[in-house]
Order: sequence, then C-alpha cells, then structure tokens
Amino acid sequence: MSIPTDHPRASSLKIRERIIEGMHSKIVAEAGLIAHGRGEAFDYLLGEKTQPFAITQQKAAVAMMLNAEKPVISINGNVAVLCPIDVIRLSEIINAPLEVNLFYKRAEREKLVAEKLFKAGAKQILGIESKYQTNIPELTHTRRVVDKRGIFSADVVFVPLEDGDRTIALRKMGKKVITVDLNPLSRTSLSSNISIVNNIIRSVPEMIEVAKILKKSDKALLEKIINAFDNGVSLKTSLDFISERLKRLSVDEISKYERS
Ligand code: PTJ
Repeated sequence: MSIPTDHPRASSLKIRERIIEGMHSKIVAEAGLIAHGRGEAFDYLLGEKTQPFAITQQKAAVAMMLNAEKPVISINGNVAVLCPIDVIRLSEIINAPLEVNLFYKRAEREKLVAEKLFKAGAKQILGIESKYQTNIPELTHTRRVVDKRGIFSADVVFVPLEDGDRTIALRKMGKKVITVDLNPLSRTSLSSNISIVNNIIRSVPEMIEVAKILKKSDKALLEKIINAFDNGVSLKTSLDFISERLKRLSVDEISKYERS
C-alpha cells in the first residue's frame, strides 16, 4: 500500500508496511505483527524519540560489545526487515558476527532471513548450516538450537526484540545479554544485563555512531562505562519517565482537545 507523504503518521505507517510485506514474504513471523504493534504502543508512551536514558543504555551496550571476547548479534524476522543494513554495519564495526536465531523456528524462514541479510550486504551469516548447530541447555524443543561458532560460544549476546525464556536461558549459560525492547517491563528487559528501551529503528543507527567513537577507546574506559551501568536503575528511570510523561499528557493533551 502506498502511504500518502502528507499523512501525519507517514513514517510509522511506512515502517508498519515493511513488517507487513516481511510477513507476506515469510521473513517475519505472523506473531511478528503483534510484537510490532506492542512495540508501537510503548513507543507512543516514550514520545517516539530516543530519550536520554536510552543514550546511556546504548553507550553501555556498545562498550560491553567492544569489550567482549566474542560478541554475537542475534537476528530475527522483525529485525531483518526493520534495519538490515544497520545491523550489518554495527556487526562490522564491533566485529560481532550475525546469527539468524528465530523464536518461531522454521528452516524456510531461516533461509529467507539470511537471504535478506545477504542481499543487504552481509558477508557471513551464522545459524543456517546444520553441521554447526548445537543445543542450549535450559530450553526445550526447536527454540534451543544455536550455532556453535556463534551464540553457543559467545560471551556477550545482543538479542534485540527477544523472548524472555531464551534471554533467561542465555543468562543461565553465563552469557551477558543485551537487548533492545520498547517495553521496560518485558521479561527480556528485566532479565538482560543491559536493556535498551528504544525503537530498534532509532537505536541501531545511534549505536553505530557511538561504536565509531568508543572503538578508539582503551579497555579501562570501556570497563568504566560498563561498571557504571545498573540495569535495574536504568529500567526504573525509563518507567519513571513514562509515568511522568503520562501525567503531563493527561493534563496538556486532554485540555487541548477539550478546547478545540
Ligand atoms: O522472527 P522470530 O520467529 O524470532 O519472532 C520474533 C518475535 C518478535 C515475533 C518474537 O521474538 C516474539 O514473539 O517476541 P515478543 O515476546 O513479542 O517480544 C518482542 C518485544 O519487542 C516486545 O516487548 C515489543 O514491545 C518489543 N518490540 C517490538 N517492536 C520493537 C520492539 N522493541 C524495539 N523496537 C521495535 N521496533
């Protein structure tokens, strides 16, 4: 569907269209549409822009990935259609391979997600060759399969838009987990080491800019940034922001409509 450029919500509708097209081409899971709608609702509450706490979260996340021995970026259907070029760029800058790892795992979708990334310029994608597949303990069924060269042996895993169970399983394996999730109350946000409460569309391009700068820093500075970060405090700041904003809006916005 073509989106009228003068529509007040044109950019949000265009992103929505990408998710819908991704679902028709079987890259995005059907449930990916629902996940996107949930994300949109939280983005409304955040004012649809990067808030100061997200800048701190993104900086800590980049520092943790740059400081890691073996960082990996996990890609699902939604991420592959929302920001394929940006995740490839981030992966190159921080030297972290991309691994296709799906919640609604199907071989056909894995291939399509990988193809999407190859078309966007990726040189290597993990998670699609059966000879490298192994299982993560703690999880049942097909959701436990990961790549030996990637998530299985990684020390830091970046899992944007992830399911809580798998985040907890990765933590139990001793890995550090970074996520991007617009919902500060999701189980993923609550159980990650660093949760970025921002829209991935804004977050990854901003992380690329931070990575370009922090890549030149020494280990001591990276460790200082990581050690200064507390995910509990950071999530509380995000929730407080939403509560304060809603209180403000309940006065300002409602009275604006009452006057018109
Ligand atoms: O492609 P698959 O099979 O791996 O499936 C991917 C989805 C996203 C369908 C799957 O992981 C899933 O069901 O995830 P959940 O449990 O719905 O969690 C997704 C989280 O991402 C929710 O908390 C949303 O608020 C959040 N979210 C959705 N869109 C965005 C987002 N966070 C940041 N940016 C977004 N654009």
